[in-house]
Amino acid sequence: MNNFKRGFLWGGAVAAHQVEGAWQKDGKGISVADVMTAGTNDISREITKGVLPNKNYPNHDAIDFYERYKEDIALFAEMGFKCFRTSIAWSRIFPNGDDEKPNEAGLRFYDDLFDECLKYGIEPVITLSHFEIPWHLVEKYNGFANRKTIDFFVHFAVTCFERYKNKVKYWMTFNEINNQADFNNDISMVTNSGLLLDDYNNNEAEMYQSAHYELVASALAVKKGKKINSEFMMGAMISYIPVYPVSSDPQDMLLAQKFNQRRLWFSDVQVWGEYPKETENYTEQNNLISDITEEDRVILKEGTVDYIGFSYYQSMTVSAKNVNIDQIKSPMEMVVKNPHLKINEWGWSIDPLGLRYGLNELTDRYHLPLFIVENGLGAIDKVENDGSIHDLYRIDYLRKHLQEAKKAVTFDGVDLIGYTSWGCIDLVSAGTGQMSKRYGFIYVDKDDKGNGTLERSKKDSFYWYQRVIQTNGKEL
Ligand code: P53
Repeated sequence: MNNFKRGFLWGGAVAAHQVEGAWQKDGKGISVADVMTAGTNDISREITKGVLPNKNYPNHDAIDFYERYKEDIALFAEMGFKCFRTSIAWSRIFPNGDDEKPNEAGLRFYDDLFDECLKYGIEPVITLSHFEIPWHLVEKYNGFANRKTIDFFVHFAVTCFERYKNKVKYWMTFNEINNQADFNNDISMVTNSGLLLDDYNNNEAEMYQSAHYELVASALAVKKGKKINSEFMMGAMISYIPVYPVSSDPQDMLLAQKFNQRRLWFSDVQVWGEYPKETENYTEQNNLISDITEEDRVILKEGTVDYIGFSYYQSMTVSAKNVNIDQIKSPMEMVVKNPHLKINEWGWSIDPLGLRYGLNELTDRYHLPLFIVENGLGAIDKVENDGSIHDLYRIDYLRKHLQEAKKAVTFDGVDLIGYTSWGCIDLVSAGTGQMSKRYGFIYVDKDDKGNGTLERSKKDSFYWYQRVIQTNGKEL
């Protein structure tokens, strides 16, 4: 039986703002993550206009990875990680985003971090923009609603490529670039594009226009990166959510297809170098991308990606009942509960088979290598009196997903190059700002109010994953 290939990139994933803390250390500027308060599952995070007194901003200190990364990477190495996915906090390198010269102390931090990984043979897998756009770019330029932000991003990207060209091979430009497909969600709009919803009255058009500029920025970065080092592997990164019709009613089928088109056009552009027909038509009819030049189109063609990185947590199910397929207002209006699936404590459906389905769909659509760069279960963990943590539910979730990934490799011929589980060490949740929504193999002693020793300890899943890597996925 065919198995995960030799050299398979086993590892874990985090993002700078969710772990580093040290939000003002060594010249770092404020990013969007620094103006988001802590929420819960029911109370959404507040996006404040700048950093205000008396608010709880969980990303300011996070888990102090900035000071403790050596200890943490030693633990990753103990699990046998072959790779580690993190991001470069844009505002460590360019504190305001529009600075001409980079901040040397910020660049040095990532030099040291990557060296520490390489010391153990751990390959860094790097996202350039993971929900961390400098706040100054939001305030002064309206983020990616402004064409100028393309140049700021490309300047940042090229600075990183030049500096780390001998340390980093795997890159991704924007994290979950399609997360903003739900353009009424203020968190994804500010984290993806640096857009504040209250500044606009046509969210959909703002989203499409900003996403277009991001796609141009991404393509330019890919093109320039390849010139700096032709060995670079440049990836797209999308939030992959299979969309199922709630029934076999052709109305539901068509709607699921439409929903899928509205989520995948971002990576379509990154892979094909051009807009798919449906998006071209839809945006023209509704005047959603008013500024797109012939030069943009050439750039998109010249900067196509080498692989697809994606996150997978859940599937979604849609119903055409009460929906006019040709006049969808918000993509979320058609989402319904799937009667066949259980949900986690945050309402996310648990669907391991959806991962196999997705690996097939993305392979059919893009004919490119795939990299699962996020997958995991957010759950509340209980620390026993002796300090142990029996997170069997997490092992169960990851095992079932990896079993399906293995089937996709073995029976469907999918070209899968790696797997990094999300939040390999507990971190600040992006959606809710909570610490208690934990994903890690490694527990971090800190609660939602910010109290705790920050001490690290191994959960049961730590030993399970160690064995998975040791056997290259034979034992799951
Ligand atoms: P949290 C929404 C839907 C799917 C993935 O999410 C998402 C989000 C944003 O919340 O984000 C990715 O922390 C993202 C990570 C994030 C992770 O999923 O809300 O790339 O930064 O932490 C999990 O539980």
